[in-house]
Amino acid sequence: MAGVYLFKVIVVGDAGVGKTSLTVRFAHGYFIENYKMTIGVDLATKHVDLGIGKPVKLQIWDTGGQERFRKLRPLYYKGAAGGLLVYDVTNKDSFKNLKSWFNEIQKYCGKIPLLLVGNKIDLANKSKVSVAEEKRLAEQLKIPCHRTSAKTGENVNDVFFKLAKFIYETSFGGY
Ligand code: G3D
Ligand code: MG
Repeated sequence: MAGVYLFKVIVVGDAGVGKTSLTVRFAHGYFIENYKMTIGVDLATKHVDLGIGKPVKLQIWDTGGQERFRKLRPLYYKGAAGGLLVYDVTNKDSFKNLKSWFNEIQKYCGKIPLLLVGNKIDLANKSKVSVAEEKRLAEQLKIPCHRTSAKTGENVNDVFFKLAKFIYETSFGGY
């Protein structure tokens, strides 16, 4: 089979939870220590092999400032095939805000594959959100949950890979 599947992926959550760090870690393989927030859309792309005969190209939309600049959001959400709903395990507010991010995604995108991601697990000793709380919310929203560290790279490839698989299974009825 020729060609590739192209999936637009959005990474959503409060400012500072690590959306850019996760994107850069996955797409480029390193952790950026001093990232300056810019306003505008940065597109990172990466191919993943799901063993389905064609590569899947993930186009990851990282919009610096979308947290604060509501006007950018419709463009940001348009055509998204799936997304990561990210919070910072050391920041309780970022966890509490997940529901409103979830509602906003549903408003613009309808029901698309999402994963709930608790980032910064390298700081687990400072965690403000228990695994049980996280699971409860994930069950309520009916989405799977995972924990990552953009800093160490733990689980980062895995969540993007799982999301790609989830999108593929949802769109094309599985393998
Ligand atoms: P955002 O894109 O969601 O706004 P960033 O978040 O990726 O810009 O990250 C915000 C801050 O959190 C950055 O620190 C970044 O280095 C840090 N960070 C991101 N992911 C992790 C992680 O997994 N572990 C740890 N310990 N820190 C992380 P600064 O200091 O630049 O604000
Ligand atoms: Mg960012």
